[in-house]
Amino acid sequence: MTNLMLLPDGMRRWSQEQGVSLDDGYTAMADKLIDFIGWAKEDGITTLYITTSSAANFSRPEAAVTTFLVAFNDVARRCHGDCNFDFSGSLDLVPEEYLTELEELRDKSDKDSGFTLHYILGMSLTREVIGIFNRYNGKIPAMTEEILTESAYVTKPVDFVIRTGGAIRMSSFFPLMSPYAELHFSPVLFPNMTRADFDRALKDLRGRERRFGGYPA
Ligand code: GPP
Ligand code: MG
Repeated sequence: MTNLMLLPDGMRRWSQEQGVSLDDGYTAMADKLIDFIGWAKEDGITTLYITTSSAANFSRPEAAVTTFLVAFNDVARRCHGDCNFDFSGSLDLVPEEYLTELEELRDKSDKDSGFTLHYILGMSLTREVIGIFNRYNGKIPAMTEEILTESAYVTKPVDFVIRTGGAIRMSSFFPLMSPYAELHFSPVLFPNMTRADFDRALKDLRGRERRFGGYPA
C-alpha cells in the first residue's frame, strides 16, 4: 500500500521550448498524466495524489488559470471510469463549473477499482490551517491530532512525492500531515517525462531508509 504525490511542473517552459501555445503545453501534460496514471497503477501505487494548483497559481492571468483548470478536468473525465476519483483543497478558489464537473466525476467514478486518483486544488498551507481553525474555533475545547488529520487536504500520510520541472522546493504543495514523505526532484519538464524517468524516481524513493524519527532498525 504505497501512495504517491505528483507535482507536475514545467508546462510553460515546455511550451516555450517547443514553440507551441500554453494550451498545447497543458494538453501534452494531460496526455502524459494519463500515461503516468498507468505507470503508477502498474507499479502497485494504490493512491496517486496530483497537486493541480496552488492558491497562488490562481493569481496568474485568467487565460492561464483557465488553461490548467480545463486540462485537469479533462484528465479526470478521461480516467474516472477506471479509478476511484476524489479531490480536496481550497475549493472556494475554484470556479463553480469546474467544481460541479469534478463532483459529478467523483460520484460516477469506480469506487471499487482499487486505485484512487485524488486531486488537490489551490494548495496553501496557510489557507489549509486557517480554514481548519475557523471551522472549529469556539466549537471544540482543544485542537487534537485526530481533528487536524481528518480536516487536512490530504488525510493519509503521503509516502512519496515527485516534483518535476527542476525546482528543488515544495512551494505551497507540502501535504500538512506527511512530515516523513520522501521527496524526489526531477529536472525533467513534465510533458517530457518518460517511463524510465518514472522508474528511476520510484527506485530512488523505494531505496530510502524510512525511520520516522526513530533509530535504524
Ligand atoms: C505549473 O507549470 C503547473 C501547474 C499550474 C500545476 C500545479 C503546479 C505545480 C508546480 C505542481 P507551469 O505552467 O508553472 O510551468 P513552468 O514551471 O514552466 O513555469
Ligand atoms: Mg512552474
